[in-house]
Amino acid sequence: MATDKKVYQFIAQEASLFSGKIRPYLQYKNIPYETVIPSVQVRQEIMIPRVGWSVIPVIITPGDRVVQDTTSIIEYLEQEHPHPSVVPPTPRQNLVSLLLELFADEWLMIPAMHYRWNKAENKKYIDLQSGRIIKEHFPPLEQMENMDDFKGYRFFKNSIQYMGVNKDTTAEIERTYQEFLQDFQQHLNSYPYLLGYRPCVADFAFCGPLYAHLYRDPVPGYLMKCQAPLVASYVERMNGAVLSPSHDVVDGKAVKKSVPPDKQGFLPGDEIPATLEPLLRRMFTEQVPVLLDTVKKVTQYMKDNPKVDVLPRVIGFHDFRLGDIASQRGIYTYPIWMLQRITAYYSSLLPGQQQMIDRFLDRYPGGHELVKADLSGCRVERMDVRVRRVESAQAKL
Ligand SMILES: N[C@@H](CCC(=O)N[C@@H](CS)C(=O)NCC(=O)O)C(=O)O
Repeated sequence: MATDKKVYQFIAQEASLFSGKIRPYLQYKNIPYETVIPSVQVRQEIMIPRVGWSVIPVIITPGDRVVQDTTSIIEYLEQEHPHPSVVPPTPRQNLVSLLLELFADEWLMIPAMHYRWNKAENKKYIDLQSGRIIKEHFPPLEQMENMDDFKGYRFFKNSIQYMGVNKDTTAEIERTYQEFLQDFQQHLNSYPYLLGYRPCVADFAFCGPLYAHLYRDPVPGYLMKCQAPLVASYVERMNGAVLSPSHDVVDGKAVKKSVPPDKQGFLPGDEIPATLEPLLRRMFTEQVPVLLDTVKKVTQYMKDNPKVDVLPRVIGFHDFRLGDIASQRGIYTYPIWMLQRITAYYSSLLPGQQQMIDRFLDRYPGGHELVKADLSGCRVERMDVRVRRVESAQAKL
């Protein structure tokens, strides 16, 4: 698989949530890449031996280095291709980008998975996506047949119960997702991206669930386009569509419109747009209590199981609430790794910057607790989709 072209290989699939985070990033950064479909052979001969897990997306660099995990991929590529940076240079905006990346990756995944796997009308379309890959040599109409026994399919379908998707919660998941769509649409009425006029890491993270599942899949795709067309347009724009007049005509020639200076870049003054408040409030109300309880539970688990090095992906169940509904969901260990990046970022700031962040977080329940969470008892480092124990002294993120 080593390649002598200066082109990255992107092992990914259109239907894959996390592939949807990296594809628009590669396009925005103008990074040359070719897509490699994770065929049975690619999984067996490249992914398992080189990544250690059958997971997408994966990047293979022109120098034949394998990078897996979307957060790590963006971090790696930002170093290799720093301009234009998608990491806001100012503390409040960078913190919001980190927070909303975690919200998109680990929380918007809930409606994304619910709508994909619980709506019978999606079935043929979804079956065809996987059928094309595992039944490569069959005629197209046969590729979508008898897919119920496909192992990868069962894995994803079964995983929704761990995400708290069950008969008690589905109506509330749909209600809060539709509220989210309205909130985000209101934001997009004022700004093209989350932090103004330039995409940050969280914009790409939003494209994971919003493009791969909630835009492409038939049932939620119809919903998004009908109820929140600005969100659908955002997803299209992020994936390269040009939707508004882009050129003026000068002397008979189409000339790209110039962008006024106040419509470029992240908002000045480290400003967080007021229209993001409902999205952040949703994260702090719904997801943050789960994250804070995860810290407690994983800390206890690591204390009780000192010999366990690689943590299970789910270590049990805990209570969670969505609106008025109380239910249970799996205690995932991976988000601890993402949360570590947030607490480490907060700790790295100067006291004055921390105070500014504190003042900003005053309005959000659990805001201070989250950025100051004590993760000393649950230090982890990432290996494939799982995380491994790290003693605090050697902790590196
Ligand atoms: N946190 C990982 C998640 C990647 C992931 O869950 N990918 C899905 C497809 S969208 C997958 O291949 N999952 C296989 C698995 O979870 O075992 C990332 O950011 O890359």
